[in-house]
Amino acid sequence: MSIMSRTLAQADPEVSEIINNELERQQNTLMLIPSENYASRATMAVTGSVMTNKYTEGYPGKRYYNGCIYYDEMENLCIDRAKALFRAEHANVQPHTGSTANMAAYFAMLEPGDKILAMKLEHGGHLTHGHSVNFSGKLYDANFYGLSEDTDQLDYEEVRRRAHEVKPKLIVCGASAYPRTIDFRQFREIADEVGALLMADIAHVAGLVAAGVHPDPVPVCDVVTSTTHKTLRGPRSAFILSTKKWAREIDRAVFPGLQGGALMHVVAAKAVAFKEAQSLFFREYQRQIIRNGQALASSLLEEGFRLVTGGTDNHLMLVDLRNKDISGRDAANLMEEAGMVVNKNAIPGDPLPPAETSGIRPGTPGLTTRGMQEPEMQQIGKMIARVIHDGRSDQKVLAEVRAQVRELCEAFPIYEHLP
Ligand code: DSN
Repeated sequence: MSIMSRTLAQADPEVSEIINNELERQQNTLMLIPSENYASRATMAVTGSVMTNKYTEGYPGKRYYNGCIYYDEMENLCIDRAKALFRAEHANVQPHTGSTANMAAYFAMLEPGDKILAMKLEHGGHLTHGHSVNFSGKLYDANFYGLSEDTDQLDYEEVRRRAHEVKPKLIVCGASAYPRTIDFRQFREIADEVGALLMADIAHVAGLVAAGVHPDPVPVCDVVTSTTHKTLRGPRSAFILSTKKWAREIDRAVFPGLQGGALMHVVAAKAVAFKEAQSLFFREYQRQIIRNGQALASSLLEEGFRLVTGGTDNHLMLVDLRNKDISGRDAANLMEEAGMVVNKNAIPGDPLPPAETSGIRPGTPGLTTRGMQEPEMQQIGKMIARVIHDGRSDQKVLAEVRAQVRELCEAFPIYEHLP
């Protein structure tokens, strides 16, 4: 049999086995990481399609390689869908990842050494929003705003005060671990007062924005960046939206400024995801993510957990574990033993280092994709409580919760079409 026609199991049993094990892990655990999700069968099929075979450096109609007729068609389709979904003037769908999307946005709008003002990583921002260990903190003069000490929420007067003090060229809004709504219009007002550009990184809330259940940054920002695999539930990748004014600079920053050939199989999968996100089902899915977030939050509160800001408006919550005498790292490890996968996360003012932390960041996009609703969220809140309260000292508790996880996973299966 030709090497080209063997199945994966025939061609590479070792890789095949690892993938099968991962499928089983995904099927049999509860995934509570708010930045992860399950891509659809169609999205995954396209990611593994013949579109992986071609170099397409450049843009539709202006390629450096021949043979791009269907790649031009595909990229134009993807761009049109992104623009329609987010009602944007311009879309670049080539960025490989959220970090490269942010890098390209900065390359388009800034010169090295320019001042940016963004949310502190420790308060929910992102590495690429100016952290000192990241290119964004090394290339640019990064300044930060934080959350109010009283409410742990964004204090727009404090952002305003910092903006007037710093006079940044660019204000970055958007977060990786913020459980409340972000008011992009207030950021625009502040940016206008100090003559700054405004960029929103909506990687986390992109699905909510697309469905109209979170305020929309597009009408008020110069540039909006996002990943495609979180609430948006597409392939692992990213894109950039901008006003017409920034279109040329953004495109030049992505290629040739930063990337070579686009990953066209992933661009095609992004096109599929943007179409899926236009459906009424997707809107209802996003509404359910929020209802599930509120149900999980109230269940955790009933069990005596403290939530940063007291609750959630979106797809995630930050649990402050200091009253439970366990670190975020230990809690996440314990939960994994019981079949619930969550990530440790710093809370505002965290006394513990980032590898340990005092919090966890549960989210509901993945559970909601499986079809779970409020009753299951109530149950999962109780299961989390049992594990954190009693699982440390009692292996039997972990085994019992593991059995409950298994039952839930069987009742709400994922990827049934896969062997
Ligand atoms: N790693 C992402 C998250 O979990 O939020 C951010 O890049």
